[in-house]
Amino acid sequence: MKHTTSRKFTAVALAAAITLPLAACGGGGDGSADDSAAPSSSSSISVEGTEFKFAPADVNVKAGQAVTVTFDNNGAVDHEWAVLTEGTQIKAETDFEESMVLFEVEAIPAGTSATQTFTFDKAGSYQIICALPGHFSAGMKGILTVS
Ligand SMILES: [Cu+2]
Repeated sequence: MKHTTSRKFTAVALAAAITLPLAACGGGGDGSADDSAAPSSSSSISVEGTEFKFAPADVNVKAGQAVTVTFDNNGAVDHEWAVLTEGTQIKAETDFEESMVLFEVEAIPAGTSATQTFTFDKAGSYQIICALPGHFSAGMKGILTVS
């Protein structure tokens, strides 16, 4: 069982479609100085992937705040960090469907690192999985809490 490239393209396009409208709503003068274009709130998290776990498995972020996610693959095989849509909790890999992915740092090779930024708008509990075959069942899972 291999990942197809179309799966990845779909997920990336989805993430972009969700992110772009948010980036476009920064205007609006309110009389104050206009030179603070950067969002006042942003954060970053760092997650390590190995066989077969995430460290940390559980992470917390603030709603409506840009989050920069750095995923370090310190394992010996490809891993990824995929966040499923709010309220979706798979119990087995066979439950997984591509449409469940809200955001992911897509499969990256062993020994490398990847960084992506995303904004979670809705508070709640989001399941994190590595969607590569066999990895979820081996223990690559966690919870992202948006508050
Ligand atoms: Cu994995």
